[in-house]
Amino acid sequence: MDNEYGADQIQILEGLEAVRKRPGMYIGSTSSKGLHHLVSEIVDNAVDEALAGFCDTIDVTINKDNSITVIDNGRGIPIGINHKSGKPAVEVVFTILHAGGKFGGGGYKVSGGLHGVGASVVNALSEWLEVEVYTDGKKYTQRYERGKVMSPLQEVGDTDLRGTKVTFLPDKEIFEETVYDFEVLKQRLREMAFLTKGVKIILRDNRGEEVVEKMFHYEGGIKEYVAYLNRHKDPLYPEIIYCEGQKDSVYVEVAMQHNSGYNEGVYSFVNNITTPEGGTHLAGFKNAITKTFNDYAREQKYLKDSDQNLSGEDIREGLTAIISIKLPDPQFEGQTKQKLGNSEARGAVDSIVSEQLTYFLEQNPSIAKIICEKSVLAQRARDAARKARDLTRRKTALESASLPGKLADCSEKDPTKCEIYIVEGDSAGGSAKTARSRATQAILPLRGKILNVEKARLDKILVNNEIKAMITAFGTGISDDFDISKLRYHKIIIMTDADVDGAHISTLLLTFLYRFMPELIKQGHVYLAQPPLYKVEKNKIAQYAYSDEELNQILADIGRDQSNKIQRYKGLGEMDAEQLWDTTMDPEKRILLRVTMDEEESSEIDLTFTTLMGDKVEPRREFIEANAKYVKNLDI
Ligand code: 28G
Repeated sequence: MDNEYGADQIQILEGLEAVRKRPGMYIGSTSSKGLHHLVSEIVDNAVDEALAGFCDTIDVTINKDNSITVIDNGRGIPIGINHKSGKPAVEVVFTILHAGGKFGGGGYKVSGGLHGVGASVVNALSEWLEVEVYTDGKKYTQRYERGKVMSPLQEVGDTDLRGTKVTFLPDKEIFEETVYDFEVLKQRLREMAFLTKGVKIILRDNRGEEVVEKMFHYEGGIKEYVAYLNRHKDPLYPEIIYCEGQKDSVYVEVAMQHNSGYNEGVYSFVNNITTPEGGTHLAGFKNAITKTFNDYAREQKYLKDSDQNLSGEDIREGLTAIISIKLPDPQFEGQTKQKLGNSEARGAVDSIVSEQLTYFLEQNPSIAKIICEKSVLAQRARDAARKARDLTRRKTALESASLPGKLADCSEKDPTKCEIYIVEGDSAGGSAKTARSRATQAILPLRGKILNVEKARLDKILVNNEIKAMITAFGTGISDDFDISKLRYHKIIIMTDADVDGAHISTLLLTFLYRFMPELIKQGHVYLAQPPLYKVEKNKIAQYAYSDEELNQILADIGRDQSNKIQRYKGLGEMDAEQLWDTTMDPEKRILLRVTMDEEESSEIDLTFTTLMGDKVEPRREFIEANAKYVKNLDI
């Protein structure tokens, strides 16, 4: 074998060929999500350099051709020859799989699970990639195509800069989608900036007529993250409680603040990667705050000797918190490999939070009082709710399946074949009952606006008639009692008027489902029906339009003339049963929007509901104006 194509080279090609053959194994998917993940991989490396203390600015540009350029002002990827391979280190970084961990002993390798597999994966999945290194007054460059080296590393001139620049074009042979979404990158880079205090991250979009630019720079790091998450809520005290420390080579940072609401917003990260399923670090945090607040509340007599302990949920009512830890060798467990398993993380978070929170409460008795009093109220409400729930449980046990009176159930018993329409208003409910296919379609009419669960505690929520009707009809129970195997209908279809009120009711219903039965949404059981906006009639033949564009298309097709009758539907009630069936309920013809959620973006979804359903009027108006599309296409 000749020198040009030695054993080394073959191994490299096999490595990167494996990435191209099974990209999903390395970046999760080849959908839009995987496409955006490429940017995270490259930016992660720049963030590592910032964490090492050598870089303070990261610049990300979306170029006109949807290639991405990332520039950092770190030390520059080393250009010296790597002894093992005889190649420049930078070439090794881009061509050898798993050469991502650039920190030897002592530092942190910021990678884990699917993430952080590194520059070589991005290179393998790019039509082309160019790297420039600025170091010691010189500029070096190398180009790759689909992971293959196109030319040796070249010195190409002088420079005063220091750092690394990477430009890559995602491969159209690999990705289903190759157009970058500014909003998605903005979200991810903002999160990275919060998690890496002090680093400045700039995002620029060069594709439009005007350049759009966003900068993220948070000296306060996760403290500012908590303030940001609570920005449309009503904080109970101005301070953000903050704990920081290191134990057993686990570096721990925690920031938290309560708001006047009832929901818990606790988000955890390991090496800058979100852990939606939590794990040992989250368990350590929960244990620490439960123990510390109970000890304090007893000592200060917020709890009498005869009182029960506050539960963790009571203390976390209205709590917004970020737990961010860094450790050398993260182990991820569970089905989706998103749950931290390292046991040393539990102890580290527990002891650091317990110690520093105890001190904080002693130093800030007025804040401690506010939190203890809120927790005691939460405890009482929870007791009342438990009694209300026990009552409904006993009822169902006695009367077996006592379904709500307003429900027109279907005859089929196999849940996979059954659907339930949740319909706004009794009159539309009546038409739907006439129209439906009795075997598989059940109808539950709801009267008027349902309770806003963002503004009520559990005890109030559980006595609400519309909510009780939904809970019994679905069969699953809620929150901790939730059991998806008891679900009575595999399609839950929300059907409301195609106007602002209808959109509001849909949002109220989705808020309820998101807070109390999120699994239904995660597993894809929740849908929105799409009633038409117009009926066009010509020579007794009716056509329906679901948008203004569609209406114009139909009118263009049939020709505009006097004999056309155009009817604008304001509500479901204006359709008779037959029309409702034809346009909205017939499984052969109807359009259903499936409601989805991305767990990695749960802090943003929480914001959506807080903003739409919370108390503050101004942010809601701004949000609706900025997200007019949301009402049309509730693709959350
Ligand atoms: C612009 C886009 C993404 C990076 C660095 C800096 C160093 C480095 C990167 O080293 C190779 C292997 C183990 C040490 C480290 C420079 C030490 C000294 C670096 C980036 C060398 C990786 N001088 N900046 N990698 N290690 N920025 N930005 O990728 O032994 S990657």
